Amino acid sequence: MPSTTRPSRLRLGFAGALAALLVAAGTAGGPAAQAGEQHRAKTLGDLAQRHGRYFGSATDNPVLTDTAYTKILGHEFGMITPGNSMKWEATEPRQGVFDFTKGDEVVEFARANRQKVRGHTLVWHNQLPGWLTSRQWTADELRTVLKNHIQTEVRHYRGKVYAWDVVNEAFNEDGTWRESLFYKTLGPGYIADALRWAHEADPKAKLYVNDYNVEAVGPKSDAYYALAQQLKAQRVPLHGFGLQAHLALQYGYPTTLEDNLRRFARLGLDTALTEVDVRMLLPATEEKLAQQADWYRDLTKACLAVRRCVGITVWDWTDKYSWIPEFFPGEGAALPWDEQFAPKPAYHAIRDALKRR
Ligand code: 9MR
Repeated sequence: MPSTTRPSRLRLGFAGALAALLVAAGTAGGPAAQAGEQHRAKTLGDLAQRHGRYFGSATDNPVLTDTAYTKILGHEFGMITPGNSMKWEATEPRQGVFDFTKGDEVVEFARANRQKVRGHTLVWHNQLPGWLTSRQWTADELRTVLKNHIQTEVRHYRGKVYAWDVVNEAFNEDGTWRESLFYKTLGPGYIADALRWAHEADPKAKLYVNDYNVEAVGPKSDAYYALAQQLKAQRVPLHGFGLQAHLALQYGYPTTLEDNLRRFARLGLDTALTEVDVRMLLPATEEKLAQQADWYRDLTKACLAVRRCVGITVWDWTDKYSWIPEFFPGEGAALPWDEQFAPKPAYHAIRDALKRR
């Protein structure tokens, strides 16, 4: 059994039943009832699990030394995504030389805390190693390199990774193909190839395509819908569509999210919200935090409303370690916990949504 500090679900269940008995016996309000109250304060992961969903967080290796941080990371979530350590520049820094040290560290953390792992990401135009981007490749050469990268990494994590973001961010905002190294050299067929190669390497892993700004129905999500239809028709092993959901208060809520999730479900695909955060222009005011809470509540409800929306992952859980301030100067406060690790209104809103039904 993996060692863990997390109370077992069985114990929680028993405590809950005990608390209910005590209430029924008219002893509510006493110390025993208060203890029951505490036990009922389940984690987001526990609450999501009651719906057959997961609630997860991304994390990054440097922050795993922060013990106050890892305590919450290990306790609150049922799924972990490595924010950087499974990307190409991290895993194959020199051609044919693989380094899984950091990815393994995250997988080991998850195992010790009985959490699952989403693998992120195999084919992406960003965070590629220099040896790959600094020269020209023929299609045959690049195909060999890509296949070897995908299969070596997926094989390494076989049985340890629940789902892979196989291809990340393949389309432009208007639904045209992103002119990445892979697209330019191999054409759109690289997506089907990548999925087939990943499937060969781990037939049990769920394979996703994943992108941002695809939460609403629109040109970009339409491109994924058409792609998914095509891949399904060709029996390519695609199992899920990941909607990153990097939202920003100033751009409005994607009100068609639920419809969008539903149309992918009808194609026979799982969906997941894979990198959720809701940023705002700083300073954060009470009003903005309340609006942010509404958005977190709404997106959680949207996922719960669609059977094949399997889970939600926040792109780290605390504002202390969010990627936003560095990439969008003047913006931030995007996550459900603040920089001091205090739960924000958004955290309570997610709980509310998960407690319903
Ligand atoms: O969280 C990641 C951050 O630490 C990196 O510096 C950044 C570099 O591109 O990538 C971030 O994660 C991205 C993810 O891999 C794909 N979707 C967008 C995420 C935020 O940029």
